[in-house]
This record gives sequence, C-alpha cells and structure tokens, in this order.
Amino acid sequence: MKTTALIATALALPGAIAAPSNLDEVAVEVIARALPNAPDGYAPQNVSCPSTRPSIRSASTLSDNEEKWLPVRRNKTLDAMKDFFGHVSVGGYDVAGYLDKHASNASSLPNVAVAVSGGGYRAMLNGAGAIKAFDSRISNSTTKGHLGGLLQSATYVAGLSGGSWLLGSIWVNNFTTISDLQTTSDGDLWQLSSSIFSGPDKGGLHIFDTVDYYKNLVDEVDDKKDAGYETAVTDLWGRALGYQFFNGTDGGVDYTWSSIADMSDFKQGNQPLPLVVADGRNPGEKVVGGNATIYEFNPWEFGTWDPTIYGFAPLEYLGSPFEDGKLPSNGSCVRGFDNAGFIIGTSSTLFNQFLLQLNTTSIPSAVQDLVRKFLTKLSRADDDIAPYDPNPFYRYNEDTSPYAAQTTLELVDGGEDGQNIPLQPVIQPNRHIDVVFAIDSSADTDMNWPNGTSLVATYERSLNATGIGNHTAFPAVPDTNTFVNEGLNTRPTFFGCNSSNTTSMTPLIVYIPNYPYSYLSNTSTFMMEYTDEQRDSLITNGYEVATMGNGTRDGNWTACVGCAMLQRSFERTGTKLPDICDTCFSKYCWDGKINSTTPAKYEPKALDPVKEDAAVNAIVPAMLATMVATVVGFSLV
Ligand SMILES: *[C@@H]1O[C@H](CO)[C@@H](O)[C@H](O)[C@H]1NC(C)=O
Ligand SMILES: *[C@@H]1O[C@H](CO)[C@@H](O)[C@H](O)[C@H]1NC(C)=O
Ligand SMILES: *[C@@H]1O[C@H](CO)[C@@H](O)[C@H](O)[C@H]1NC(C)=O
Ligand SMILES: *[C@@H]1O[C@H](CO)[C@@H](O)[C@H](O)[C@H]1NC(C)=O
Ligand SMILES: *[C@@H]1O[C@H](CO)[C@@H](O)[C@H](O)[C@H]1NC(C)=O
Ligand SMILES: *[C@@H]1O[C@H](CO)[C@@H](O)[C@H](O)[C@H]1NC(C)=O
Ligand SMILES: *[C@@H]1O[C@H](CO)[C@@H](O)[C@H](O)[C@H]1NC(C)=O
Ligand SMILES: *[C@@H]1O[C@H](CO)[C@@H](O)[C@H](O)[C@H]1NC(C)=O
Ligand SMILES: *[C@@H]1O[C@H](CO)[C@@H](O)[C@H](O)[C@H]1NC(C)=O
Ligand SMILES: *[C@@H]1O[C@H](CO)[C@@H](O)[C@H](O)[C@H]1NC(C)=O
Ligand SMILES: *[C@@H]1O[C@H](CO)[C@@H](O)[C@H](O)[C@H]1NC(C)=O
Ligand SMILES: CC(=O)N[C@H]1CO[C@H](CO)[C@@H](O)[C@@H]1O
Repeated sequence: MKTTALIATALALPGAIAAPSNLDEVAVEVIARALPNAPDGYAPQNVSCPSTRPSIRSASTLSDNEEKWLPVRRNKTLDAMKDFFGHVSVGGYDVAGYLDKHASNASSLPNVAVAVSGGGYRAMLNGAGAIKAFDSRISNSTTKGHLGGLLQSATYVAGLSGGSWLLGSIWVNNFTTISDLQTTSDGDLWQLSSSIFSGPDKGGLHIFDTVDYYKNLVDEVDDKKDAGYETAVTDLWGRALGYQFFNGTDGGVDYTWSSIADMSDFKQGNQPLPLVVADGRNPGEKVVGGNATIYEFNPWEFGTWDPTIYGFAPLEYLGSPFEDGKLPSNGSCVRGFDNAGFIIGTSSTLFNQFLLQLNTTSIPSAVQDLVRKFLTKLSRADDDIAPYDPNPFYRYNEDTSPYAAQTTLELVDGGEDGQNIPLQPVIQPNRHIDVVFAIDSSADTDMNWPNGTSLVATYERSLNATGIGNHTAFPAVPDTNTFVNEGLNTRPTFFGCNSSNTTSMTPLIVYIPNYPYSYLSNTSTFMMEYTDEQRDSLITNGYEVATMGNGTRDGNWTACVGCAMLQRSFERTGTKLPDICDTCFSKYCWDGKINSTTPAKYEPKALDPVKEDAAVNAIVPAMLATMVATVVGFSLV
C-alpha cells in the first residue's frame, strides 16, 4: 500500500477544502498574477477541449508561444540594459549608444540567462541574495558597486530543487521581490522558522495546528487520488511547499504553473521566463546517472530537448491521456494537474537523495535508523518519485524513446544527475543564449561548499554529442581538484571566454560559487528551519557573493559583469570590446590550466567578521527528529 494512502486512511477526514470558484469565469478574467485557475483545487478535472486539440510537439524548434513572447520581452530587456549600463560603467564606453545602434536587429543584442542551483533552503537563500542583487527594484541596488537591473535584462531564469522554490516564491507571488518575501508585514511569506514539517505561520500565528495542517495536506492529495490519479509523497511535499511559499492561507491549492503565462505582466514581457528542471528516472533505478533525461517546465510546456523523448506537452493540459503525441478522440482534456507546488515539489524530491546520503551525515544513529525505516518504506512503495501518470509521452517517438511504453513517467529531483545547476534549458542551441550567470550553492565538499562538480557533469554530458548530449554546447571546464587548487570556487570564474576554442556556439558561463563574505553560508541542505536572522544573513551573503562585496573585493567587478554580458554580442557585430574587458577576462576567465593534485581540505574562512552560528549544526538532528516523529507518527496512527 502506498504511504499516502496509509496516511490518508489513518486520518480519514471529512471536510475537504472549499471548492474553488467557477473555472470559466476565472480563466477568462484578466488578473495580473499567477492565477488560481485550477478547475477543482488540487484535483485534476476533465474540461472541454479547446478548438485545436492539444498535442505533443517535437523539440526541434522553440514553441510558437516562446517565439511570440521573445520579441515582446526583448523590447523590455533592451530598455533594462540601457538602464543597467547607465550605472554600470564599462571603462566609460557608450554601451547605450551601442545597444541603440543595433536595436533594429534583436539577434545582435545580448541574450542573458540566470541559473540558480539546488541545495535546499541554503540554495534558495543564497540564490535569493543573487536575485536581490540583480533586481533594480531593490533599494540601493543601482548604486556604484551594485548590479541591479541584471534581472530585468535577463530573458531566462532557471531553477531546480531549492532554486525552484525561489522561482515559485517569486513567480507564483506575482513576480514579487526578495525584500517583500523577507518582510513580515507583506503576507509573511518566508517564515522559515516554522518548519515545513509543522505547518506555516501567518501573522506570527500558526494558521493551523500541526494535526490540522497534515489533515489539509492529506485531504487535498486525496482529492487528486479520488479523481483517479496516482499520488505519492511528492504530492504531500508539493502541498507543504505551497503552504510555505505561496501567498494566502490556502497554500495556493489551485494555482497552476501554466497560469504564469496568463499573467498580464508576463504577457507584456515585464518578467524573464522561469524554467524549472527535473530529472527522469527509469523504473527500478535508484541512482540517476549522467545520461538521465532532463525535463523542463516552462509556463507553456513540459518536456525535454533530450534525444530520448525529444518532445513537449502543453503544460495546461498535462494529465490528459495523450497517445502517440495526440489526444485520442475519446480522450477528454484535463486541466489542473500542473499545480504549482507539485511542480516545484517534483524538482525537489529530496527523499531519495537523503536515503543515499544518510550514512555520510553526522545525524545520531538512533535518528538515522528511524529515518531509514521511514524512507525505506517509501522507497519500496516507489513513492520517492513524482509520478506523472498518464505519461504524456506514451507511445510518442516509439522507435527511439525508452519511455514510450511506460504509462507513468517517473520524475525526481533536478540535481540527481549531478548537474545541480539547471543549465540544460539555457544551453539549448535553439535559445541562442550568450551568457549564463550560474549561481552555485551546491554542497559538494565535506563542508557544504561548491567545488565545480555540477559544471563538470554538464561538460561531460555535452561531450556525448551524438548521444544524450544531442549537440548541446558547453565550454571546457577543469576537474574539481583544479577548481579547488586554483581557487576557481572562491570567486566568480568565466568559462568559454574564447568562443573560437569551441566548435559550436556555447554561452559564456559566469560561474558564481557560494562563498563566505559576511556569513558562513554553508548550512546543511537538510536544515529545514531558519530564524529570520539566519535567513537574512544568508541572503545578504548571497548578495555579496554576486556583487563581490558590493565591489569591495574588486572595484572592477561590475564592469567585468558588463563585459561578460556584452562579449558575444560585440563578437557578432564585429565591435571591439572596451580595454577594461581585457583586464577582466585575464582576471576572471579560466586560463585552461590544469592542476589535478589532490588539494588539502577546503575550508574557506569568511572575508568579513562572521556571525558564528553554533546553533546551525545542532538544528539538523533536532529537525530530523521532529520530522520523523511527525511523519512516522502519522503513518502509524
Ligand atoms: C502584480 O504586480 C503588478 C506589477 O507590480 C501590479 O501592477 C499588480 O497590481 C499586481 N497584481 C496583484 C494581484 O497584486
Ligand atoms: C518593440 O518596440 C518597438 C519600438 O518601440 C515597437 O515598434 C515594436 O512594436 C515593439 N515590438 C514588440 C513585439 O512589442
Ligand atoms: C541605502 O544606502 C543609504 C546610504 O548609504 C543607507 O543609508 C541606507 O540604509 C541604504 N538602504 C538599504 C535598504 O540598504
Ligand atoms: C500577499 O498578499 C497580500 C494580500 O493580497 C498582499 O498585501 C501582499 O503584498 C502579498 N505579498 C507578497 C509578497 O506578494
Ligand atoms: C544510462 O546508462 C546506463 C548505464 O550506463 C544504462 O543502463 C541506461 O540504459 C542508460 N539510460 C539511458 C536512458 O540511456
Ligand atoms: C549505511 O550504514 C548501515 C549501518 O550503519 C549499513 O548497514 C548500510 O549498508 C550502509 N549503507 C550504505 C549505502 O553505505
Ligand atoms: C568535489 O565534490 C565531489 C562531490 O561531492 C567530490 O566527490 C570530490 O571529491 C570533491 N573534490 C574536491 C577537490 O573537493
Ligand atoms: C552517451 O549517451 C548514450 C545514451 O544516449 C549512452 O548509452 C552512452 O553510454 C553515453 N556514452 C557515454 C560515453 O557516456
Ligand atoms: C552590500 O549591500 C547590501 C545591500 O545594500 C548590504 O546589505 C550589505 O551590507 C553590503 N555589504 C558590503 C560588504 O558592503
Ligand atoms: C581596474 O581596471 C583598470 C583598467 O583596466 C586597471 O587599471 C585597474 O588596475 C583595475 N583595478 C583593479 C582593482 O583590478
Ligand atoms: C579549449 O578546448 C579544449 C578542448 O575542448 C580544452 O581541453 C581546453 O581546456 C580549452 N581551453 C580553455 C581555456 O577553455
Ligand atoms: C542538434 C541535434 O543533433 N539534434 C538532434 C537531437 O535529437 C533528435 C532526436 O534524436 C534529433 O532528431 C536531432 O537532430
């Protein structure tokens, strides 16, 4: 029996969540935020099909929706870049003049992306620091030494796992700012001192007691099950994430990811395109390898560029019984499957990783045993995955797709293939991206710092060009020993500076690794509770990582970011970069040097006096004990 069912049966509760308002009314109304437009709360529901029946498309091109949206967005990024280079000087060069000169040919202008890694709340908060630094709406972010406006200049922002929680927090809450997420009086959104395992706080109060909270989660998931859909622990997890991250008291139960595409601000190109990444797992597989299929959720579609499936499904109609790319004439259209919490929950199915890594943690063995018992149970029930049933790619590309015979698609945490930075969607040749700001908050080393592992995984995958890499282009990166020996993980590093060193066009990768400036930001991936002070310290540190201490560590850093944004565009238009860019590239570009001797233990000391936080290391075991007690307690009721 599935664990969900077990918990559900044990609680067997009346009083389901109030039915949402009428679908058609909601759907046609123009509301300027992600929409509560699911037809029946958490339960997917049959709806009448649009006049053109939804179908699966080949991944050979961008979607029509994206093609139509891009010119709208590019008008906005053009203005944003002119503002950005109004306060970021690149050696006094007239960048606005350059941009104006080439404005009539959008493809010559810089095309910018940001990618935010996974790593639980640590990654969400460190990533939030970078996004805050890049956001021109944040006060003081457009002063000297700061980088406000880079977010407004970006066309794409990708996130996975903890990074997808950040994307959900921003986009589902009407493209809100990090400052607003931090502000208690503004909906109490990032109240991370209230564990996801015990229920959310609003206005300083638990809106439910913990029992009611679990009842709600289970009731909602039961609605989906009663509607005839397979459910798993990921459904509970996604609902819990909704309560933690989405505005309002109902945990965004009827907010869909596809509704982002209906927001007027999004349609007008006022926001970048959010991309959430998850991995595919074959039935019976526990360890997801580097050749796993990588899926992307954008507001219009769900699918993959990988040669395995090489197709995309319309996200709004996920849950419809597609067969061989079409909806059979007797098949009904389904909406409401793409619940926003379920999408970010899919990208962050940490349970599986947890089981594999339990032995390497300092968790007391008694607690470990309990966790293992709990997780093994889930694992046996195959519940540590997100089931996508019906598989939208059932019988699609039957000759090549290993998934064509499966009625259920099994998805897992986007970082399980070792690529913890969601680069796959932003290195697609179809997207022609020039530069990716890659925020890495991975816990690669024993001390939870990044060491380049994720970039190595992406590079190795790209080398399999005729196989799983499918000609995605990625610049050469060195082994992780070199990363540590050369300090490439202690400061931003550029990869792929010299585009002629690669056979096909690759974006310039601006690698921005987590590093302690004013705070020891290497908290455990499984630390599930942060005081407001810890949260804010991590965000401020992330801001400083992205701005190199607001320029205090290198007064030329903002100019160098400008050079990285402009390099490919200047190359295309045959324009010489300002001289300061030579200084920047000789300082920040990886020079191709390899130094693979085993380094000493990597343990960076904070640059500024650190608010030492002894509590941090104590919280993890305590949290686990609570989590286990709560969840095991329920499943045994
Ligand atoms: C969403 O944000 C936009 C831009 O800030 C604002 O104009 C609009 O009123 C907001 N919508 C809601 C429902 O808060
Ligand atoms: C972009 O801006 C130009 C100039 O303001 C305008 O003519 C054009 O219609 C805009 N394009 C889109 C797709 O909004
Ligand atoms: C902005 O900068 C001013 C002047 O340095 C400072 O007084 C103020 O506190 C800053 N505001 C924020 C929100 O950091
Ligand atoms: C949350 O919703 C409330 C009520 O609609 C609104 O006042 C607040 O600004 C929202 N908070 C955020 C961060 O969007
Ligand atoms: C991935 O590699 C493993 C072992 O190399 C192989 O068994 C598996 O079939 C591969 N999966 C795909 C989707 O190619
Ligand atoms: C983890 O530790 C337990 C007992 O300490 C042992 O039985 C088990 O085989 C270990 N598992 C792995 C994956 O190392
Ligand atoms: C980097 O991290 C990976 C993954 O945890 C680890 O296997 C490797 O030994 C680390 N290398 C260095 C030099 O830290
Ligand atoms: C290349 O990818 C294919 C699957 O597309 C896989 O079977 C093969 O093992 C991969 N080769 C290498 C060297 O990783
Ligand atoms: C950098 O700027 C941020 C935001 O204004 C501020 O909180 C932080 O203290 C500054 N750090 C340094 C080192 O100047
Ligand atoms: C900044 O760049 C200028 C111009 O290339 C150079 O002269 C100066 O030394 C650089 N400053 C630092 C701190 O690297
Ligand atoms: C240039 O490309 C080669 C082959 O991919 C690689 O070995 C080398 O490290 C690259 N050099 C730089 C500086 O990226
Ligand atoms: C650029 C490239 O090689 N694309 C290939 C990706 O995989 C699909 C499906 O196998 C091929 O049709 C493309 O040609």
